[in-house]
Amino acid sequence: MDERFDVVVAGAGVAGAYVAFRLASAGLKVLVVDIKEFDRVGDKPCGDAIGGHHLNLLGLRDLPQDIVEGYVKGIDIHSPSGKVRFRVLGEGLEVDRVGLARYLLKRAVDRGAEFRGRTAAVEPLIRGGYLRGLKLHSSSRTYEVQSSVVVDATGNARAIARRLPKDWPVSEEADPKDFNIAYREVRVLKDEVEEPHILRIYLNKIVAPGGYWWFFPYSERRNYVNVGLGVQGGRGYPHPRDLLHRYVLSQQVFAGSTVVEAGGAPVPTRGPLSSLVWNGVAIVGDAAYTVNPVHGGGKGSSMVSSLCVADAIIEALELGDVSAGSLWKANICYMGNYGTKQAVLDIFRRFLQELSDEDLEFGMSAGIVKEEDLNSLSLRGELELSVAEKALRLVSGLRRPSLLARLRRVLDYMGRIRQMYENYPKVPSQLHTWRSEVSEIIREFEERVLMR
Ligand code: FDA
Ligand code: GRG
Repeated sequence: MDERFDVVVAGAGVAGAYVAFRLASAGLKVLVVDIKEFDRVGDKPCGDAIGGHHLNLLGLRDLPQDIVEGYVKGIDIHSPSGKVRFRVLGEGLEVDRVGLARYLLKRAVDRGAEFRGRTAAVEPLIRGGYLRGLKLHSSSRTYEVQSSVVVDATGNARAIARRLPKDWPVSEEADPKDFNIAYREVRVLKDEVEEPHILRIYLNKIVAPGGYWWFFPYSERRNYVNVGLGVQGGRGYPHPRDLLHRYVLSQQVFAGSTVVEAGGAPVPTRGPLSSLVWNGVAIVGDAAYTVNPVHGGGKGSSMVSSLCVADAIIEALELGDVSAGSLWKANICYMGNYGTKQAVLDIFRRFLQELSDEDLEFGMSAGIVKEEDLNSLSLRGELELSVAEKALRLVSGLRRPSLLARLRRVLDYMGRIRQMYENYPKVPSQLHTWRSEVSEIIREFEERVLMR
């Protein structure tokens, strides 16, 4: 006989483990499956950085000491020439990514969720316009489970979402150019790292076209650093591993270092899915494109989507209605807490990726963008006012008026996108028109600012 659950969660990375924990805490009957076994969930290449503000919002302030690799007090951003350095102060952690997912999953299981490792979600079961369960595969056995709601938390695989009908907005595929392909190594250096509480990001289009390279120390593990590099996808750029080895690991600081871990994966650096939910289904984390488009961090925001989705599912099940309309609160919550910022930053990301190293150097050295702007940009995606004012003040007599004029237009489009997301549809029936309007603004932005 088929098994039945309130919710089946496919994927137990941070997004899946966290949503399972929230749902199980509310007393729901939850099944979580992952192709990995319990001890290896969360084992995906990562820079391991997470902002303290996310941990506060998610109720994860007091993570066990043994999953903290480092305490972060700020991030240095280096200009292409290396001559300008912005220090953006902010609290965060370097986490043991496997330890974090395992910790969240254990909390879910302690609250009654069932976990099945080495189990793949292979097919959605759709009946009457609703997702009603999943076909699972484990040890050469394929079987079905029924549920009121299915959550796809399978990261880039989007194992369920991409098999849903094309007219369900959750099935939307991303453009390869909207990904960064990122690769990192964890290395033990011969010498101690200076300022181990400061993460470092380096901008340079030759070294990391359409991305950046990073050097993230683990302050709690002497001499350990997470060093990696991301390049924009879909553009035929060299593999980030080759670039990292050629330009970064050849530097003196890495001489005699040893490799502890190595690996890479795509990072979806774009705006969020236009809807995280549809009839009987919700998508969270990378599968819902919840990553910050500018810096590529996605752990915190993936769990923000899980928080919003869990609350909406709990309420929908209480009402006995798992339609898109009933689950819609997940969208209102996510767009309000993070999605709007993401969509606004996605406009800025597209502009940044078009800039030359000379433009970036100029922007950072001439004070068009300053440290304090980056602080407000990172927290709310609101570069508009501060930069617009300064750009206007500086515009006459500067060496690059065309760059400033473009920046003003970028800020205008960021503002227009913000307005659209602040008026995100209240009900599913309004989504189609809203999406068309958003697409039209982006199309216009590409034509008028990116000159495509
Ligand atoms: P994630 O991919 O972690 O989990 C998906 C889970 O689904 C996996 O456990 C997988 O096994 C499982 N799965 C897949 N298919 C399945 C199927 N068919 N059936 C069952 N299970 C299935 N973020 C950040 O915040 N700070 C950082 O420093 C970095 N740095 C960074 C560096 C690099 C190199 C990369 C590639 C990425 C980052 N990120 C990051 C991004 C961050 O890693 C990412 O946003 C989160 O891990 C997303 O978590 P999810 O749980 O959504 O997906
Ligand atoms: C090269 C695009 C690319 C991807 C590499 C290394 C990496 C992936 C991501 C690291 C991202 C990073 C610097 C995270 C720092 C932690 C953090 C969340 C900083 C605070 O910045 P906010 O406030 O963060 O902008 P949120 O998550 O709220 O957007």
